[in-house]
Amino acid sequence: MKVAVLVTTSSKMDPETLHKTLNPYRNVRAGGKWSPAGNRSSSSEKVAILVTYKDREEHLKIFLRHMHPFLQRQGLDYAIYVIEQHGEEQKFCKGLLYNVGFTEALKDDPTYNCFIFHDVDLIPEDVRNLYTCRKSPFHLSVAIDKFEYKLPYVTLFGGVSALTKAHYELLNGYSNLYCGWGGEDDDMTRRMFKHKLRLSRPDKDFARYKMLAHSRNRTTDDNPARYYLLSTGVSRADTDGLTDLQAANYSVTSVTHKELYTHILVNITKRR
Ligand code: NGS
Repeated sequence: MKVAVLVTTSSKMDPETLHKTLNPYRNVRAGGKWSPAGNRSSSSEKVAILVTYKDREEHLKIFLRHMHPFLQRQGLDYAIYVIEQHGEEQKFCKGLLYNVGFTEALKDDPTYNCFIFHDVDLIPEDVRNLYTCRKSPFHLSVAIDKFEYKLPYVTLFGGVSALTKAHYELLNGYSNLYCGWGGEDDDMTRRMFKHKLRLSRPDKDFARYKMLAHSRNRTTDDNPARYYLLSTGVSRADTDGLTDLQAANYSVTSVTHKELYTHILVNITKRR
């Protein structure tokens, strides 16, 4: 089929104005912040989306392009923070980065009361999957195409998840000790169970995601220490996380308010 799209515009509207009017990113404020006109947010929450990454520029572009229109359709008052790791630690320290993102976002705006922890390679498919917090920790990435849209195991909290500010503080954030692939999210689940918090999820029919393709080298990226860390994690939960972040091996290199996100560049040095 050959389709002709006919667009009529008011004679007063030049092509540049038309482009701006149709551009879904036009009202995003510096640092990737947006709220509905007239402050008519669909929820009373102020949501900070925390995205941690390292060497994934191509995924970040796709993610940002998708997420702004998605979150705006949900009518949320939100901002996107991208926490990027550099420095001599070659492995990705996701838990530490989330703690830094949480702390820096609150320095930027102390009124956030809901935090979404988001892998950069997961793209939500259905706008009914609301990016808000619930009474209990909320795991949003229930059905991922890579897992044939089935939850791999019932205690999984990784991928995309939501915690209120109060819960994140109660749980002492993530552990700072996991560097390399795996385990930091399972450690978080154990923290939740320790505090008798129930893990909740949206309906799998719409909590669906596409995972962007990448070539992860499991053998070099995996954290071989993760099973030991997990087996001892609960006893450390009150001392390893937000409470000892000051002493952790990182520094914030820069915080930049870019057009579509706030970029927090974090230098992580190797533990001696
Ligand atoms: C588990 C990992 C989790 C991870 C989950 C899904 O095995 O950290 O797989 O990973 N736990 C351990 O390694 C202890 S995924 O395939 O989506 O990258 O989140």
